[in-house]
Amino acid sequence: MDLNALRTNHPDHWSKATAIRALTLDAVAAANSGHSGMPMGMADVATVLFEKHLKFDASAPHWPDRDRFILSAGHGSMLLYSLLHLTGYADMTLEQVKNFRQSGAITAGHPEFGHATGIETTTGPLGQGIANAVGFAMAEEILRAKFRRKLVDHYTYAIAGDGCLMEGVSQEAITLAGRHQLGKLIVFWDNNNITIDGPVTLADTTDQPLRFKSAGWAVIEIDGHNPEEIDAAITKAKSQKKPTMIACKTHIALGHAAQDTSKGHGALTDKDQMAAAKAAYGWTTGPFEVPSDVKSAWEAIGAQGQTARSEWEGRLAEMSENRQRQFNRVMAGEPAKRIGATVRAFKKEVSETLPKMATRAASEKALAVLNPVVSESVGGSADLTGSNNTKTDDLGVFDIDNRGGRYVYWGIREHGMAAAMNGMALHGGIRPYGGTFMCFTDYARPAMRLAALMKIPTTFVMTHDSIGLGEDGPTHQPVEHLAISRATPNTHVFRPADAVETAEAWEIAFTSTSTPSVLSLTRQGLPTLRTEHKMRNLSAQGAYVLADATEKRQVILIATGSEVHLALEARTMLEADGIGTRVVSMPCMELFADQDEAYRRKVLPAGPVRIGVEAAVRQGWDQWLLGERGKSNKADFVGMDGFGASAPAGELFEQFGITAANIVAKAKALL
Ligand SMILES: Cc1ncc(C[n+]2csc(CCOP(=O)(O)OP(=O)(O)O)c2C)c(N)n1
Repeated sequence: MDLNALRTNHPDHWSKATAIRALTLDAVAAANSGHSGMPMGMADVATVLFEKHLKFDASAPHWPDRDRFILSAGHGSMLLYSLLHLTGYADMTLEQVKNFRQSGAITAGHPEFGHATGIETTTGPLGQGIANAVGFAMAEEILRAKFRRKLVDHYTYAIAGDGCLMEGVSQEAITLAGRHQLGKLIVFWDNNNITIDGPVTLADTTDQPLRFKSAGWAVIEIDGHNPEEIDAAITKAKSQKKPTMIACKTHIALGHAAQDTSKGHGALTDKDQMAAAKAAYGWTTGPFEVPSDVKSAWEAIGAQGQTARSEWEGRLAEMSENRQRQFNRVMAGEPAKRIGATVRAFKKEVSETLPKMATRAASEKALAVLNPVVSESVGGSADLTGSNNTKTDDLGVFDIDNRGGRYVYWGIREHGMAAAMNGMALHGGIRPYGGTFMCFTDYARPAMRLAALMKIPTTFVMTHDSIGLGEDGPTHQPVEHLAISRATPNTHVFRPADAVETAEAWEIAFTSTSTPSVLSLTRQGLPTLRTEHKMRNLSAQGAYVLADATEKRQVILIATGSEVHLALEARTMLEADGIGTRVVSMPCMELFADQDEAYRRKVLPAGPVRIGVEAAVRQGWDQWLLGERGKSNKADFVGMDGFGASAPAGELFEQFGITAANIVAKAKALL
């Protein structure tokens, strides 16, 4: 690579791009860890993007109509931090850059949403960012259809590396974007042929341009160090009706001794080699020092969007007050006002009519009344619409000729769906929910985890939640998935027992601002257990006394979902034998754990025998059986201790001993 030619042909560009490279080298060296090579290789692309194309205003990082920039190759975090610092984001001070990867700094190892402004999503797990980007672009389409071009008209740009493109989720994302002709999505591929173990060709020889073209993308191939080619490619990409992949041939760790090698991927900290690279760049200032003219040039770029932003604010102000309120509310993620009243009316009707139905069907009924009220909801399913019961009549289907459609046929792409839903939530203005079978939380899990980490209220509708699904057998019968979901911090896992609890779960999910929800719903019909209407959302306390002991309280049965009615049957049997028995319904363990000690003690007092009942593994239950004043010689569990089997559901509950009779026997054995 002839650095001199690059320098002399485009001196202004060169100094700006070099500022990124130099800050990256210095920050990684100071931290003695991180990834130098990717930012050094993609500095030219990023510089041209920010200077010539990206619509943003560093002084208003949350401006809703900004273009979104997503660093899918999150290990190259110093690329993003350098850009944010150089363009003048107030929180990204030089101190923060100097404290890269240190405790308390907003410059975490990988970009973390919520730490610094300008970080649109948390990336690092490769492939997530590009899949998020598809959701961002879909959100833009939906909101443009709803609020019109005057308010919503922006692009989504993402930088993806070889690693992102090798991850399976990228295939789900790419084919989805192609199918929907997301013309305002532009992905730069950092085509440097290097990963950690060596050249990409060690493990992959995919023709990436052909791959993207076959998925319906436009592809432009350029030299990723030539600013004119980069500029022309972005200009062309912006006019495409299809999403565009710009294949940028780059050199990892450009200008360093480790250039074009896998060594260049990681932390380049050798002092002499750093000095040599900086000398080759013609960069003469000390560590973390950006010449003032270069910094000013970058700050001017950071301010370029101010006019567009204030014009946009003018357009918003011209809208009717109602329109402005609606736009501002959904963009701020504020829950719709009428959710509570709608859920209460729904619960009242259920408690009066006492339907027997599966909680997945109850969920559909709740959505049918909630979706018209929650105008920002966007539903969908990974090819299980009829099974997940996620579609309601009013939504319309999102498509090329119906961008305002609020239902997405995600196809068989659980992971891509979950990641794109996260992108929608992060974009703002949309409250996404999507369904698949509970056992396929495994397929969606990396994105579910990131929703929790990012504190965004994505809702995962997971039906067919136990052996109760019956004949499809153990491949489809989740046993460990509740435990896995519950093990994830900042996640509400709901397993409602009837239609009332299902509606209560939806109320919590649709009003959540910083916690994702998992709704674990049955395939099989269940009786209505909440026969007395209560205005209050009892599920919001996580667990509550559904039926108390009439005799002296000797047993507490704690159950969730489809096993709560078994616990009630067992209670009837025990009480008939003079054994006072309380039934606690526990639709959400996390919310119960959040309650104060006094309430928890009221629900789970010391003394009685405790039996947990759930058609799943015991893991996670001992907190309520042994903890919370429980005792090991007075606690047992009725559930699964292995995989299920293929048979009618009723037979399976007998076969695995999840029956009222077994609950009674276990309780009596401990008395
Ligand atoms: C899902 C996931 N698997 C593995 C890693 C660890 N990892 C970080 S970067 C990287 C190599 C990525 O190669 P590439 O995208 O080409 O980046 P470059 O070498 O160009 O910086 C790997 C395996 C990760 N961050 N995420």
